[in-house]
Amino acid sequence: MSKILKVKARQVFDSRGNPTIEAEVYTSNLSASAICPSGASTGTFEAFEKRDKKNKRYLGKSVFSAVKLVNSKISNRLKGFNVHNQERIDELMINLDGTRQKSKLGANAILAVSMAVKKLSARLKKVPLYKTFLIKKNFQLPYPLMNIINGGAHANNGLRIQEFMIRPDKAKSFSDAMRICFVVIKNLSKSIKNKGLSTSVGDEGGFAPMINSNNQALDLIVSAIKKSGFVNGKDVSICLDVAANELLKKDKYSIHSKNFISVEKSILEYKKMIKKYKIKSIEDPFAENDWPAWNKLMRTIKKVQIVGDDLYVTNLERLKKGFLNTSSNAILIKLNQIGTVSETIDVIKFAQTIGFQTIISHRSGDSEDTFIADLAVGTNSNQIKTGSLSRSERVAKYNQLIRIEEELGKKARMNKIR
Ligand code: 2PG
Ligand code: MG
Repeated sequence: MSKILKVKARQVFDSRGNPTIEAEVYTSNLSASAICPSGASTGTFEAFEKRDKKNKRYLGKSVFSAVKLVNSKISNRLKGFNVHNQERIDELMINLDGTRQKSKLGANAILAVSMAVKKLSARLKKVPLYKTFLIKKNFQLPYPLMNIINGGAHANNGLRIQEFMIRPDKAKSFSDAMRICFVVIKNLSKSIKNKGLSTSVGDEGGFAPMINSNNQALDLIVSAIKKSGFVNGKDVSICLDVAANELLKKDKYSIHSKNFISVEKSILEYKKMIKKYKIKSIEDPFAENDWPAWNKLMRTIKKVQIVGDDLYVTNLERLKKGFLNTSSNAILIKLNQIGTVSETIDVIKFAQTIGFQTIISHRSGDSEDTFIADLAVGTNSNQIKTGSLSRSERVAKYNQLIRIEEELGKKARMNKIR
């Protein structure tokens, strides 16, 4: 009953309208499918995303070769293996690929299968997906990090910083967290409209008004928080993803304006910004290879969550390096940066052992797949970053968390954040 019969993949589309891969895993009586997401501001050390660069009909973006590999090589290799043995199945695929960054089969092909296997195992056991990860009881809901103004590679407005997020720190339940974010977003929408700016949204559902200064975006958010009757830095706090890989040129950064300045000066600007806007979390404040800059920031700035995304790319070796270098105190977790569910879980476990906050994340190109909502609860992750309250591929994750909270009933608790 739990033996894999076959694996079948197909090309579907993601939220940016780009082709992506969906895999379906079958046993004799059931099947489950999963869709792989795709990033825009990617780290150099991420696992390889396989696309048909030469297929001009899809402008080099189709994934037919990855689909073919799932239907042939991967399906043949996994046939007959127990679907409940996630680690073994992931290991088989890793070995079948045999490269460091999964460049032969493609991490998109491998991950879609890996997630589908996990979902199928839960379905066969007749338990909700979130109950099949690390945590077996006392489930806690993550705090949402809602990306409400989009800039950088996710919009074309000229904003230096990629993501301006809010986190409802005083929320007593997940539904309460959603209500708080909902009210702030509605007030932000009004303020943007009143300024004669557009309320159209970027890739992650946050507004993408044509403004080009970080402070303008931050002022808009502060006033929306205030208008909503909340206190900035207490009830709701502002969090950023700088995605600084995109803002580096010859050891200098253009984070705070179009001008490139040194690491030391950038840190001074960060300090001013943190003080003025009561910022509580900064993701990728510096580039993926600039280990000294991360360490300088950690030594200068206390009480702020510093999150490694492109820095770690959900890779255990890089996380260990970052830990020894005191680079950050939190890690962003993205399944497709590493390419299997098992490796992702290993990274989360290690991060939690060394006292890091774990933040489960979507990709800017995402889909209706809600796997990460269950992953967040099932791994006791403190936070989840999955866009704004707009665009169904973002909202789908929040709605899944609302369902999980409802199912947990009185036992549901919010996680802890520092
Ligand atoms: C990020 C992500 C998700 P992308 O940088 O954190 O918000 O963006 O998927 O484009 O890498
Ligand atoms: Mg990021």
